[in-house]
Amino acid sequence: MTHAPRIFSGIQPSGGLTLGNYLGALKRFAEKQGQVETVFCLVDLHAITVWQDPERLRQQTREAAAAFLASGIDPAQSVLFVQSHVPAHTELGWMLSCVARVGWMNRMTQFKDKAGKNAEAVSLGLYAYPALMAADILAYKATHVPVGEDQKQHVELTRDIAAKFNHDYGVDFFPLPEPVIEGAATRVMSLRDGSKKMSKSDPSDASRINLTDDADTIAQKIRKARTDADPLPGSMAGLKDRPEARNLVNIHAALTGETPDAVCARFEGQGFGAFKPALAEVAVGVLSPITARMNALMADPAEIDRILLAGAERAHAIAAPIVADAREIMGMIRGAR
Ligand code: ATP
Ligand code: LTN
Repeated sequence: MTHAPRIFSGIQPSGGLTLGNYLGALKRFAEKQGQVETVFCLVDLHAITVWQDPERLRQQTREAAAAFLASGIDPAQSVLFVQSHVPAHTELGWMLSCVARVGWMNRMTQFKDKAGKNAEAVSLGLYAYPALMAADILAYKATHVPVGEDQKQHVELTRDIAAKFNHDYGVDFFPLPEPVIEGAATRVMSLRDGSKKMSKSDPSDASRINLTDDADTIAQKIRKARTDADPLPGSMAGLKDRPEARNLVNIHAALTGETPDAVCARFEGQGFGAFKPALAEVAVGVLSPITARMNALMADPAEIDRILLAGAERAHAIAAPIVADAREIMGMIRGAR
Protein backbone atom coordinates (compact mmCIF):
# COMPACT_ATOMS: atom_id res chain seq x y z
CA MET A 1 0.00 0.00 0.00
CA THR A 2 1.28 3.49 -0.68
CA HIS A 3 0.73 5.86 2.19
CA ALA A 4 -0.09 9.53 1.73
CA PRO A 5 3.03 11.61 2.46
CA ARG A 6 3.07 13.15 5.91
CA ILE A 7 5.98 14.70 7.81
CA PHE A 8 6.38 14.28 11.56
CA SER A 9 9.17 15.48 13.80
CA GLY A 10 9.74 16.27 17.45
CA ILE A 11 11.99 18.32 19.68
CA GLN A 12 12.54 17.80 23.41
CA PRO A 13 11.84 20.82 25.60
CA SER A 14 14.66 19.72 27.89
CA GLY A 15 16.46 23.06 27.78
CA GLY A 16 16.77 26.15 25.64
CA LEU A 17 17.00 25.40 21.91
CA THR A 18 20.33 25.89 20.14
CA LEU A 19 21.68 26.85 16.73
CA GLY A 20 22.01 23.06 16.17
CA ASN A 21 18.27 22.63 16.69
CA TYR A 22 17.58 25.57 14.39
CA LEU A 23 19.79 24.48 11.49
CA GLY A 24 19.31 20.72 11.93
CA ALA A 25 15.58 20.86 12.58
CA LEU A 26 13.49 24.07 12.84
CA LYS A 27 14.73 25.80 9.67
CA ARG A 28 14.22 22.64 7.66
CA PHE A 29 10.76 22.06 9.17
CA ALA A 30 9.70 25.52 8.03
CA GLU A 31 10.97 24.80 4.51
CA LYS A 32 8.81 21.67 4.25
CA GLN A 33 5.67 23.48 5.29
CA GLY A 34 3.08 23.92 2.56
CA GLN A 35 4.62 21.19 0.37
CA VAL A 36 3.15 18.31 2.39
CA GLU A 37 1.16 17.86 5.60
CA THR A 38 3.46 18.67 8.54
CA VAL A 39 3.03 17.64 12.18
CA PHE A 40 5.46 18.93 14.83
CA CYS A 41 5.56 17.91 18.45
CA LEU A 42 7.16 19.18 21.65
CA VAL A 43 8.06 15.86 23.23
CA ASP A 44 7.77 16.62 26.93
CA LEU A 45 7.32 12.93 27.80
CA HIS A 46 10.71 12.27 26.25
CA ALA A 47 12.19 15.18 28.19
CA ILE A 48 11.25 13.58 31.55
CA THR A 49 13.38 10.50 30.79
CA VAL A 50 15.96 12.57 32.66
CA TRP A 51 15.13 14.79 35.64
CA GLN A 52 13.31 18.03 34.80
CA ASP A 53 12.36 20.67 37.29
CA PRO A 54 8.55 20.92 36.81
CA GLU A 55 8.33 24.71 36.66
CA ARG A 56 11.27 24.91 34.27
CA LEU A 57 9.83 22.19 32.06
CA ARG A 58 6.65 24.24 31.60
CA GLN A 59 8.73 27.32 30.80
CA GLN A 60 10.98 25.43 28.36
CA THR A 61 7.98 23.87 26.61
CA ARG A 62 6.45 27.30 25.96
CA GLU A 63 9.84 28.64 24.92
CA ALA A 64 10.33 25.76 22.47
CA ALA A 65 6.86 26.47 21.06
CA ALA A 66 7.87 30.11 20.65
CA ALA A 67 11.03 28.96 18.82
CA PHE A 68 8.94 26.94 16.36
CA LEU A 69 6.61 29.87 15.72
CA ALA A 70 9.48 32.37 15.47
CA SER A 71 11.26 30.10 12.97
CA GLY A 72 8.29 30.27 10.63
CA ILE A 73 6.09 27.36 11.67
CA ASP A 74 2.58 28.59 10.98
CA PRO A 75 -0.09 26.89 13.14
CA ALA A 76 -2.55 27.32 10.28
CA GLN A 77 -0.32 25.26 7.98
CA SER A 78 1.28 22.81 10.42
CA VAL A 79 -0.01 20.92 13.42
CA LEU A 80 2.05 22.11 16.42
CA PHE A 81 1.32 20.52 19.79
CA VAL A 82 2.61 19.04 23.05
CA GLN A 83 3.08 15.27 23.23
CA SER A 84 1.52 14.83 26.68
CA HIS A 85 -1.71 16.47 25.46
CA VAL A 86 -2.39 13.59 23.06
CA PRO A 87 -2.79 10.22 24.83
CA ALA A 88 -2.31 8.27 21.58
CA HIS A 89 1.46 8.62 22.04
CA THR A 90 1.72 6.81 25.36
CA GLU A 91 -0.85 4.23 24.40
CA LEU A 92 0.81 3.29 21.12
CA GLY A 93 4.17 3.61 22.87
CA TRP A 94 3.22 0.75 25.17
CA MET A 95 1.87 -1.36 22.32
CA LEU A 96 5.05 -0.87 20.28
CA SER A 97 7.26 -1.61 23.27
CA CYS A 98 5.69 -5.07 23.09
CA VAL A 99 6.73 -5.32 19.42
CA ALA A 100 10.28 -3.95 19.78
CA ARG A 101 12.98 -6.33 21.07
CA VAL A 102 15.34 -5.70 23.98
CA GLY A 103 18.28 -6.52 21.70
CA TRP A 104 17.28 -3.67 19.39
CA MET A 105 17.21 -1.20 22.27
CA ASN A 106 20.64 -2.37 23.39
CA ARG A 107 22.14 -1.16 20.12
CA MET A 108 20.95 2.44 20.50
CA THR A 109 23.97 4.74 20.69
CA GLN A 110 22.03 7.69 22.17
CA PHE A 111 21.13 5.54 25.18
CA LYS A 112 24.73 4.44 25.59
CA ASP A 113 25.92 8.06 25.34
CA LYS A 114 23.32 9.42 27.76
CA ALA A 115 23.53 6.56 30.25
CA GLY A 116 27.35 6.49 30.22
CA LYS A 117 28.83 4.27 32.90
CA ASN A 118 25.66 4.61 34.90
CA ALA A 119 23.37 2.36 32.82
CA GLU A 120 21.86 0.61 35.87
CA ALA A 121 20.77 3.85 37.55
CA VAL A 122 19.11 5.72 34.67
CA SER A 123 15.34 5.68 34.28
CA LEU A 124 13.55 2.82 32.57
CA GLY A 125 12.00 5.51 30.36
CA LEU A 126 15.40 6.51 28.98
CA TYR A 127 15.89 2.92 27.85
CA ALA A 128 12.39 2.62 26.35
CA TYR A 129 12.66 6.10 24.78
CA PRO A 130 12.93 4.85 21.15
CA ALA A 131 9.65 2.87 21.42
CA LEU A 132 7.84 6.07 22.41
CA MET A 133 9.55 7.89 19.54
CA ALA A 134 8.35 5.17 17.14
CA ALA A 135 4.84 5.72 18.49
CA ASP A 136 5.12 9.48 17.93
CA ILE A 137 5.86 8.88 14.28
CA LEU A 138 3.57 5.90 13.61
CA ALA A 139 0.50 7.32 15.42
CA TYR A 140 0.36 9.71 12.44
CA LYS A 141 1.42 7.12 9.84
CA ALA A 142 4.14 9.60 9.00
CA THR A 143 6.20 8.76 5.93
CA HIS A 144 9.07 11.25 6.35
CA VAL A 145 10.92 12.35 9.46
CA PRO A 146 13.29 15.34 9.12
CA VAL A 147 15.94 15.08 11.82
CA GLY A 148 19.61 15.76 12.53
CA GLU A 149 22.17 13.03 11.90
CA ASP A 150 22.08 11.88 15.55
CA GLN A 151 18.47 10.67 15.20
CA LYS A 152 18.97 8.49 12.12
CA GLN A 153 19.34 5.32 14.18
CA HIS A 154 16.07 5.97 16.02
CA VAL A 155 14.14 6.48 12.78
CA GLU A 156 15.65 3.29 11.37
CA LEU A 157 14.51 1.48 14.53
CA THR A 158 11.03 2.89 13.93
CA ARG A 159 11.09 1.28 10.48
CA ASP A 160 12.07 -2.04 12.05
CA ILE A 161 9.24 -1.78 14.60
CA ALA A 162 6.71 -0.88 11.87
CA ALA A 163 7.90 -3.75 9.67
CA LYS A 164 7.70 -6.25 12.55
CA PHE A 165 4.21 -5.07 13.47
CA ASN A 166 3.05 -5.42 9.85
CA HIS A 167 4.69 -8.83 9.55
CA ASP A 168 3.55 -10.28 12.90
CA TYR A 169 -0.09 -9.30 12.34
CA GLY A 170 -0.10 -9.96 8.59
CA VAL A 171 -1.13 -6.43 7.71
CA ASP A 172 0.17 -3.54 5.65
CA PHE A 173 -0.79 -0.97 8.26
CA PHE A 174 2.16 1.21 9.18
CA PRO A 175 4.33 2.93 6.56
CA LEU A 176 8.10 2.48 6.92
CA PRO A 177 9.09 6.10 7.60
CA GLU A 178 12.20 7.58 5.98
CA PRO A 179 14.67 9.75 7.89
CA VAL A 180 15.25 12.99 5.98
CA ILE A 181 18.74 14.29 6.71
CA GLU A 182 19.85 16.95 4.29
CA GLY A 183 21.83 20.20 4.06
CA ALA A 184 25.15 21.46 5.41
CA ALA A 185 24.20 21.37 9.09
CA THR A 186 22.83 17.94 9.90
CA ARG A 187 25.36 17.74 12.73
CA VAL A 188 26.39 21.12 14.14
CA MET A 189 29.31 20.57 16.49
CA SER A 190 30.19 22.13 19.84
CA LEU A 191 32.09 25.43 19.59
CA ARG A 192 34.50 24.13 22.25
CA ASP A 193 35.11 20.59 20.94
CA GLY A 194 34.81 19.63 17.28
CA SER A 195 34.18 15.99 18.16
CA LYS A 196 31.00 16.64 20.17
CA LYS A 197 27.56 17.64 18.93
CA MET A 198 26.32 21.11 19.88
CA SER A 199 23.84 20.27 22.61
CA LYS A 200 21.37 22.09 24.83
CA SER A 201 22.39 19.81 27.69
CA ASP A 202 26.16 20.47 27.48
CA PRO A 203 27.28 21.94 30.83
CA SER A 204 29.34 24.59 28.98
CA ASP A 205 27.20 27.49 27.74
CA ALA A 206 30.15 28.62 25.58
CA SER A 207 29.83 25.37 23.59
CA ARG A 208 26.57 26.43 22.00
CA ILE A 209 24.64 29.37 20.59
CA ASN A 210 21.21 29.56 22.22
CA LEU A 211 18.27 30.95 20.28
CA THR A 212 17.82 33.37 23.21
CA ASP A 213 21.41 34.73 23.04
CA ASP A 214 21.73 38.42 22.16
CA ALA A 215 23.97 39.73 19.36
CA ASP A 216 26.96 40.47 21.63
CA THR A 217 26.85 37.02 23.20
CA ILE A 218 26.68 35.35 19.78
CA ALA A 219 29.66 37.38 18.50
CA GLN A 220 31.65 36.66 21.65
CA LYS A 221 30.97 32.90 21.54
CA ILE A 222 32.03 32.74 17.89
CA ARG A 223 35.16 34.79 18.62
CA LYS A 224 36.10 32.35 21.38
CA ALA A 225 35.21 29.23 19.37
CA ARG A 226 38.04 26.74 19.17
CA THR A 227 39.84 26.78 15.81
CA ASP A 228 43.37 26.37 14.46
CA ALA A 229 45.94 28.82 13.16
CA ASP A 230 45.89 27.77 9.49
CA PRO A 231 44.21 29.77 6.72
CA LEU A 232 41.11 28.43 5.01
CA PRO A 233 41.63 26.22 1.96
CA GLY A 234 39.78 26.70 -1.34
CA SER A 235 37.43 23.78 -0.78
CA MET A 236 36.09 21.46 1.96
CA ALA A 237 38.48 18.69 0.89
CA GLY A 238 41.26 20.71 2.54
CA LEU A 239 39.46 20.62 5.92
CA LYS A 240 39.44 16.85 6.30
CA ASP A 241 41.45 16.80 9.53
CA ARG A 242 40.24 20.13 10.93
CA PRO A 243 36.86 19.39 12.57
CA GLU A 244 36.47 22.77 14.32
CA ALA A 245 37.20 24.68 11.11
CA ARG A 246 34.87 22.42 9.15
CA ASN A 247 32.10 23.05 11.65
CA LEU A 248 32.33 26.84 11.37
CA VAL A 249 32.33 26.67 7.56
CA ASN A 250 29.30 24.35 7.61
CA ILE A 251 27.46 26.69 9.99
CA HIS A 252 28.20 29.64 7.71
CA ALA A 253 26.98 27.70 4.65
CA ALA A 254 23.79 26.56 6.37
CA LEU A 255 23.02 30.11 7.52
CA THR A 256 23.50 31.71 4.10
CA GLY A 257 22.23 28.81 1.99
CA GLU A 258 25.55 28.52 0.12
CA THR A 259 27.46 25.27 -0.29
CA PRO A 260 30.39 24.76 2.12
CA ASP A 261 32.73 24.68 -0.91
CA ALA A 262 31.48 28.11 -2.02
CA VAL A 263 32.16 29.51 1.48
CA CYS A 264 35.69 28.06 1.43
CA ALA A 265 36.35 29.50 -2.02
CA ARG A 266 35.28 32.96 -0.85
CA PHE A 267 37.57 32.92 2.21
CA GLU A 268 40.48 31.01 0.64
CA GLY A 269 43.81 32.01 2.17
CA GLN A 270 42.23 34.00 5.02
CA GLY A 271 42.54 33.01 8.67
CA PHE A 272 39.90 32.80 11.37
CA GLY A 273 40.66 36.36 12.43
CA ALA A 274 38.80 37.38 9.27
CA PHE A 275 36.34 34.49 9.06
CA LYS A 276 34.92 34.66 12.58
CA PRO A 277 33.62 38.26 12.43
CA ALA A 278 32.01 37.48 9.06
CA LEU A 279 30.37 34.38 10.53
CA ALA A 280 29.19 36.35 13.58
CA GLU A 281 27.59 38.92 11.31
CA VAL A 282 25.74 36.26 9.34
CA ALA A 283 24.64 34.45 12.52
CA VAL A 284 23.36 37.62 14.17
CA GLY A 285 21.58 38.60 10.95
CA VAL A 286 19.67 35.30 10.88
CA LEU A 287 19.13 34.78 14.61
CA SER A 288 18.32 38.28 15.87
CA PRO A 289 14.89 38.50 14.20
CA ILE A 290 14.07 35.00 15.48
CA THR A 291 15.10 35.91 19.04
CA ALA A 292 13.03 39.11 18.84
CA ARG A 293 9.95 37.17 17.67
CA MET A 294 10.49 34.59 20.43
CA ASN A 295 10.66 37.31 23.06
CA ALA A 296 7.47 38.90 21.76
CA LEU A 297 5.66 35.55 21.82
CA MET A 298 6.93 34.73 25.32
CA ALA A 299 5.35 37.94 26.57
CA ASP A 300 1.94 36.30 26.04
CA PRO A 301 2.15 32.71 27.36
CA ALA A 302 -1.65 32.32 27.33
CA GLU A 303 -1.63 32.79 23.56
CA ILE A 304 1.07 30.11 23.20
CA ASP A 305 -1.03 27.72 25.31
CA ARG A 306 -4.05 28.45 23.15
CA ILE A 307 -2.13 27.64 19.95
CA LEU A 308 -0.80 24.42 21.50
CA LEU A 309 -4.22 23.26 22.71
CA ALA A 310 -5.74 23.87 19.27
CA GLY A 311 -2.83 21.91 17.77
CA ALA A 312 -3.43 19.05 20.19
CA GLU A 313 -7.05 18.75 19.07
CA ARG A 314 -5.98 18.43 15.46
CA ALA A 315 -3.25 15.95 16.37
CA HIS A 316 -5.73 13.88 18.40
CA ALA A 317 -8.15 13.80 15.45
CA ILE A 318 -5.44 12.24 13.26
CA ALA A 319 -3.85 9.89 15.79
CA ALA A 320 -6.81 8.50 17.77
CA PRO A 321 -8.39 6.54 14.85
CA ILE A 322 -4.98 5.16 13.81
CA VAL A 323 -4.29 3.92 17.33
CA ALA A 324 -7.85 2.50 17.58
CA ASP A 325 -7.17 0.49 14.39
CA ALA A 326 -3.83 -0.69 15.81
CA ARG A 327 -5.63 -1.89 18.98
CA GLU A 328 -8.08 -3.86 16.90
CA ILE A 329 -5.29 -5.40 14.79
CA MET A 330 -3.59 -6.51 18.02
CA GLY A 331 -6.74 -8.20 19.27
CA MET A 332 -8.26 -5.81 21.77
CA ILE A 333 -12.04 -5.69 21.87
CA ARG A 334 -13.25 -2.52 20.21
CA GLY A 335 -13.79 0.21 22.79
CA ALA A 336 -14.41 3.92 22.58
CA ARG A 337 -12.58 5.67 19.76
P1 ATP B 1 20.47 17.58 23.29
O1 ATP B 1 20.88 18.82 22.58
O2 ATP B 1 20.13 17.81 24.72
O3 ATP B 1 21.43 16.45 23.07
P2 ATP B 1 18.82 16.16 21.54
O4 ATP B 1 19.60 16.38 20.30
O5 ATP B 1 18.92 14.82 22.14
O6 ATP B 1 19.11 17.23 22.64
P3 ATP B 1 16.45 17.49 20.59
O7 ATP B 1 16.90 18.82 21.02
O8 ATP B 1 15.09 17.04 20.88
O9 ATP B 1 17.31 16.36 21.21
O10 ATP B 1 16.68 17.42 19.03
C1 ATP B 1 15.70 17.94 18.17
C2 ATP B 1 16.15 17.91 16.76
O11 ATP B 1 17.29 18.75 16.59
C3 ATP B 1 16.56 16.52 16.28
O12 ATP B 1 16.11 16.36 14.94
C4 ATP B 1 18.04 16.56 16.34
O13 ATP B 1 18.63 15.68 15.41
C5 ATP B 1 18.32 18.02 15.97
N1 ATP B 1 19.60 18.45 16.53
C6 ATP B 1 19.91 18.56 17.83
N2 ATP B 1 21.17 18.97 17.98
C7 ATP B 1 21.67 19.13 16.72
C8 ATP B 1 22.94 19.53 16.20
N3 ATP B 1 23.95 19.85 17.01
N4 ATP B 1 23.10 19.58 14.86
C9 ATP B 1 22.07 19.26 14.03
N5 ATP B 1 20.86 18.88 14.46
C10 ATP B 1 20.65 18.80 15.78
N1 LTN C 1 14.51 11.66 19.88
C1 LTN C 1 14.48 12.98 19.33
C2 LTN C 1 13.22 13.74 19.65
C3 LTN C 1 12.01 13.03 19.13
C4 LTN C 1 11.64 12.88 17.77
C5 LTN C 1 10.41 12.12 17.79
C6 LTN C 1 12.20 13.28 16.56
C7 LTN C 1 11.07 12.39 19.88
N2 LTN C 1 10.12 11.86 19.08
C8 LTN C 1 9.77 11.78 16.60
C9 LTN C 1 11.52 12.91 15.39
C10 LTN C 1 10.32 12.18 15.42
C11 LTN C 1 15.71 13.70 19.85
O1 LTN C 1 16.25 13.38 20.86
N3 LTN C 1 16.15 14.65 19.16
